[in-house]
This record gives sequence, structure tokens and C-alpha cells, in this order.
Amino acid sequence: MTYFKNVTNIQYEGKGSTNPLAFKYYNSEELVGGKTMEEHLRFGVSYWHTLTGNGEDPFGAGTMLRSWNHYSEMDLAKTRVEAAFEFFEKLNVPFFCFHDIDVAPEGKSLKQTNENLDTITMMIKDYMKTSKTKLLWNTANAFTHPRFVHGAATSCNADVFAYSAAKVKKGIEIAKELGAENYVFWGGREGYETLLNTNMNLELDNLARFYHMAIDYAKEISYTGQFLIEPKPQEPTKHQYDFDVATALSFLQKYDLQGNFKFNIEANHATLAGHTFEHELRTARINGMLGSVDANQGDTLLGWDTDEFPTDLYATILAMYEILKNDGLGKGGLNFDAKVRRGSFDPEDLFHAHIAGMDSFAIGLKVAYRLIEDGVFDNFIDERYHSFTEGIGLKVVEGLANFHTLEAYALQNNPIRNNSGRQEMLKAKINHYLLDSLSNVTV
Ligand code: XLS
Ligand code: CA
Ligand code: CA
Repeated sequence: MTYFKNVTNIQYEGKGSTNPLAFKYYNSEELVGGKTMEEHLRFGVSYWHTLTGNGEDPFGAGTMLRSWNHYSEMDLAKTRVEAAFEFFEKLNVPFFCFHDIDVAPEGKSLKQTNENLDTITMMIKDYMKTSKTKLLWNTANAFTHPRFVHGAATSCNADVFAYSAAKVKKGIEIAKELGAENYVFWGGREGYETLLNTNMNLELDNLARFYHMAIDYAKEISYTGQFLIEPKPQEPTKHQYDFDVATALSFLQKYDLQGNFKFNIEANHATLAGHTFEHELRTARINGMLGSVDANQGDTLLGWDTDEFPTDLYATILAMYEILKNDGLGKGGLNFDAKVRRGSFDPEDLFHAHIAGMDSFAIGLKVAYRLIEDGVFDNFIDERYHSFTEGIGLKVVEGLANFHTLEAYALQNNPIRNNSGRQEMLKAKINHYLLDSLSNVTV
């Protein structure tokens, strides 16, 4: 059975191509600084948006035309696995990601749900034997079912805490079975609606207890993938505990968890938290905590998590800048946690969307690589902080200054002179490098 009849394998045809179903910039085998684009970018497909999502929104029904729509329950789940691997192969993508309930329906009991998961896990494992596509990460959906109304690991109800633990236990077992490079924790309902009914202290202590148990269990079964926490400030909760990288990092530090986690940073979650994407990447990077990326974008005119495919080249350049500075993502990758718009309902739109995202990140990679190679920002920044490499500044950095020596210095140092930050000049450099790299002229 073929699920995407109108699409053949997507090829790199270069920027001269007018074929919409071809890569113009993403050439998986092209070397950038000694590594192929495929190795740098480690793209992943999100199962929930691409195979499971049907285009429904709070105001309207699903719109997506999919050749598996007429199936239900386990037949639907199995058909989606077949369609998924056809999609991965045609897109030539190295990774995919899923939540437990994206791949297998929940049964009437936890036991039956686990059996459904076992059946589908074995089917996926079978497909993976002959496919190049590997599992970047899996996760447990502990936010959709009504039992999670008050949270999962931070629920006021210990029965829900136990159920959530069982779900994550199963998730880690699946991660091990399928060789997932990472396991993700996203706490959609780990937060609160009002402090009037919330014991914040206990909820946070319990969340830490939950994470410690997950670490213990991974050790027990020798699962060696990287644990990732994915911050988001709100939605669906009014306040989510893993608000942003800085907040989640202080939580991990307080509970002695930092060494066992890195962050999965989503662009749209960064902007919802009032940060830029690159701010979140930088904050994770300078703390040695940049693990993986959910590559999407929001809409500046809409205040929610629109999960659009990434096409903003400034954002992809600055994201790849941080990723290259991090020496890559290690076990992580660029997972397209993005959905086609409700009006883009044809199966081909799934390919158009991924091609757009992959080409946008390929451009981002090339431009960022050259910006770093040429030291465009590094040289400027070195010069800007030059005062800390000599004289009184060096004494501060070396720990040889105190308020007495600094006061003595300040009393005789008059006037103080500052230099321009040259922000506009630096932004113009990005334009120059972007346009230049696309026309292949040497800078
Ligand atoms: C929702 C999140 C979610 C996580 C995985 O906003 O992005 O999809 O990536 O649970
Ligand atoms: Ca995400
Ligand atoms: Ca999201």
C-alpha cells in the first residue's frame, strides 16, 4: 500500500530548481566544516503533527485528507506506522519522535494500553531494521486524558502520580527497546491555575522525586539515552513550572538533578516566555545544558503556541549559530515540532512543509558557519570587552580587586569613556552574509 502516491523520493536539486518537491539548499551529503549537513542538522519528524494530527482547532473539526482516515483503533495505529516509514524514506530524514498515545491508542486499562504499545513498538522496531530513520526521542503524554486534569507528577492526587510513573516507566522501556537517543519530559499540566488551591512546595518536591525515580529506573534497565526537559511558560496550564531554561535550571540545581538532564528547546516556547529562540539556546549552551531542539516558529501576532514550520531565516541563522558554538547537539537533533496549517490539508503539504523547514535550517547552517569562521561577532565582542583583559578589569576577572581598590581607581579615573555597541552595523552584517551565501559570492 502506498500512502503518499503523488510524491516520489525528495531529491536535492539545488537553488536553480523550480520543482517545489525538491530541496534547494539542504543537500544531506554536502560538507560544511568537515561534517555533512545531515550530521549537523539531525532532522526529525514529529509523529503527532505529521501522522496523528487531523487539523482540528477549538472552533472546528479536522480537515486533513489522509489515506488512513477511515481506520480506527489498532488498525489505524498500524496503518500510521506504515505511512510514517514511507514518509520518512521519501523525505530521507534521519530521525522521528513520538508520544506514547500518538502511536498506540489507550486501552480500557493501563495493562491493555501497555499491550497496545508493545504491539506497535515491535512493529516500529521491525520497520527500523530496514529503515535509516532512528528514534530521536519518545515521551509520555501526561496531559490529554482527563485523569491529568490537576497535573501528572505534580497532581494533588497520589493515584495520578502513580499512574504517571507507570506511564514514564513504560516510556523508558520503549526508549531502550527502540534505541531512542533521548527521552523527553514536557510537563504540559505540571503547573497551576491558581495558588488559592495549590501547595507549590509539595508539587515541586514531588516533581523532583519523580525525576529521581526516572533516573533510577533508567539506570536499573541500563537505558543510556539523554534525559531532556522541555521548558514552556504556559499553555495548557496558566503557569507551567518549567517556565524557561533559567527557571528549569534552578529547579534542577536545587534538587541535585542537573547532571542527569539537558534541555530540549522549542522556538515557539521561547517566544511564549518572552524570550528570543537564541536567548534560550544561549542560556542552555553557556550552562552546558543544550541537548536538542524543537524546530518551529510562532506568530508574532498570535499569543499562543502555533507550532508553524520554521521559515524565518534570521531565526534559523541565529539558532544554528548557537548550535555550532555548542559543537553540535550531541545526541539531540532538530525535531520539527510543527504542523501544517489547517488549510494545508493535502498529504503533499506535509512534504512542502518539511522541505521548507529543512531548506531554512540548511541556509541557517551555512550562514552561521561563515559568520563564525570569519569571527564576525566574536571579534567585535572580544574588542567590546577588552577592558577586562588588562589593568583594573583584569584584576576584577582574576579576583584581585575589592571595593577599596575599585574606589581608589574610580576616584582618579575621570572621565569614563564608553564605546558604541554598533547594533545596526552588526545586523547589517547578517544581511550581507545571508544574501552573499545565497549568491555564492565569496565574502
Ligand atoms: C507542546 C510540546 C510537546 C512536547 C512533547 O507544546 O511542544 O509537543 O514537545 O510533549
Ligand atoms: Ca515541543
Ligand atoms: Ca509547541
